[in-house]
Amino acid sequence: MAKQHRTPEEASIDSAAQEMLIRAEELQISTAFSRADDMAPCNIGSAGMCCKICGMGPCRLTKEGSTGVCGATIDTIQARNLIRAIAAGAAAHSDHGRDMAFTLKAVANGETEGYYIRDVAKLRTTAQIYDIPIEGRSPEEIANDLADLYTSQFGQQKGELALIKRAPKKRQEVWSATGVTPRGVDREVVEALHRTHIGDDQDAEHILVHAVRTALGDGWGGSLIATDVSDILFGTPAPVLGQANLGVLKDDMVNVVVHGHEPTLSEMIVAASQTPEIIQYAQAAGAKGVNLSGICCTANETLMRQGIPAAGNFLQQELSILTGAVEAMIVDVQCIMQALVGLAENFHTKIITTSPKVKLKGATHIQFDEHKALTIAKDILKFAIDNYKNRGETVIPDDREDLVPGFSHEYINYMLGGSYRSSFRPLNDAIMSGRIRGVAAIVGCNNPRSQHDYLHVKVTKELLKQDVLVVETGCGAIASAKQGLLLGEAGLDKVGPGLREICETIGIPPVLHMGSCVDNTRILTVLTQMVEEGGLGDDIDQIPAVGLAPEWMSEKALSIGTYCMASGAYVIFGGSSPVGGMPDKVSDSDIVSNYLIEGWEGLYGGKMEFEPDPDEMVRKTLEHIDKKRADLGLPVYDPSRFGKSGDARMLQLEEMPLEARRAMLYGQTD
Ligand code: NFS
Repeated sequence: MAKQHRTPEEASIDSAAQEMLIRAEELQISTAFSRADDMAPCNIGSAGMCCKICGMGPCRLTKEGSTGVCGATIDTIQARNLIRAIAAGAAAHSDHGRDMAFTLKAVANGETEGYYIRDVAKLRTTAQIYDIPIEGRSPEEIANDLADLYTSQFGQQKGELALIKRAPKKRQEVWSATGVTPRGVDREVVEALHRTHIGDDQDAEHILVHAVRTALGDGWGGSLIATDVSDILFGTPAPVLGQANLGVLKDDMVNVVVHGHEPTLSEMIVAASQTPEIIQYAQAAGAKGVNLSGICCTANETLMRQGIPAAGNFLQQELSILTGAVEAMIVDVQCIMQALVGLAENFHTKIITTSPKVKLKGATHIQFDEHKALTIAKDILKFAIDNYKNRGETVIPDDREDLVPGFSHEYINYMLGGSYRSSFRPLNDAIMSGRIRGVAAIVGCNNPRSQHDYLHVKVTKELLKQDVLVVETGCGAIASAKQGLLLGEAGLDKVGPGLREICETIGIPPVLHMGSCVDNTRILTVLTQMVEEGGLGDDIDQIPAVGLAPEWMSEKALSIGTYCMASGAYVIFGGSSPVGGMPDKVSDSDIVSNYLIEGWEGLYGGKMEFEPDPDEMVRKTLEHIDKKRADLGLPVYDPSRFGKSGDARMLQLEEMPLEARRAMLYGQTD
């Protein structure tokens, strides 16, 4: 018998999602929401207490003092499970970075179709970091050398990753002293798998040292390469106007949804969709044109650079198809639900896989190849357009919010000081004065185990009220976008007085969208630049900043959390803990959880915690920020001191009688 399903309101806070969930129930089509209701998670596996690494098991350690058949204890098993998840997450991000480096090499050698180097300035700045000569050389020559250097980082066997030098000096010393400086991206992932094979590393703390090294190879390796090369090839993001939510789909156009992660494909689909050939082809099919939109991090990539609308975040991939208005969903890698094909069979939607790494049974596979990128992108779009005639009834929710994404670290630097004085000084000063209490990075996935978007939005709104500047990436950023928090004035009535002054003065939204999940590296760069600017200590762990992933679900999120922790941040995950154990039944089952907090804080100054209660997430964030402020000797946060300048002050002055206005401005009456 089917289990009781949550009501649409219980399942999501997003009215567009609710509307589609009602439609799914009516059509009796399952979604991740209903499947999550139907299947309770295994409480042993979810707490990290099951070992299925060899054929003697799986062993479930649910009794006090029990071990696996090989003698493995609960802490060893939890650490092994965690490092394997981190290795998978690091591998996914890094393989994305590797493909970007390959594309850069091919572009530099004139082997591709449709790509060119759009951000020569970033290419030159990046090359200089590694002493690659730039003077008198063409962009292609520089790009060729940078691509070779970046490609070599994956297979490097010894020494240190070249990108490590982009971290604060003191942080590099911490990594060196604790033995976690990554040697090569692939080497760390392979060693993580080796160490967790039956009969290898059995000391939980020792396993976790390597978990940190593997994750650092992602954050300061593979992901950073992905961000750098994407910017060089497709442009470093700067603010653009975009829209988010299912209402961006259009009734009178061919709707093509790009979903996945790597911008190589989606950027070319964008370019192809704007060619006269494709526009005419769509018009000949009876549509006004091709309407592109994105899901997941592909959405973030094309939104940040081109202003292409986001149809939604992770949990909306199925819901977009339920509108009946999508001619094709083009996917590449990561976060693609296998259920899409079966779901699409209820409609006319074609699911098109494009990566040699990812196939879905029943989907159409049109393999992407950057050497013929534009031709393939056009073929894919024509295939979608040909499907327009098969469209049946459509139900497109009338929900879409405007937003301004595009806050790369380069742009933040520029916006704070202009072209001639670009600097992080104003941001550091605002934190030091207490106008901004601290910074929170709210990132990561959706998880159907919790109410869709609720935790992201709740935590974001609470922290904004407390004058915490929020930066976001990934599906969390799309959640805030849909609630109007990524649009200047629209969000400002919801923020504390000091932060409001800063947003008004600089002209920014209170929540800065910094990109996709690989772009969490932009946050590392911002934190490093804040350290280098001075006044907030000499390492990242001294900055009043916290990272949160309230609705995490992917292994990539665990890798991100771990590299942020090892970079000095306090990281709070919502939802359930993969190492939570059952301390009331098995007393040793919280050794690893505690170690991620106390052990790691002792070594790296950062810590990683799992906290399901959003109020507690906010309380712990503020407590940490205030502690870091006190450690730096900064004034105690006091919101009553601010809010009397900028627009708020002008409005107040306008309403005042002349006398009072003089008194406020000059502190005197006559
Ligand atoms: Ni990040 Fe991006 Fe979204 Fe989670 Fe998936 S899209 S890489 S993993 S679900 S935030």
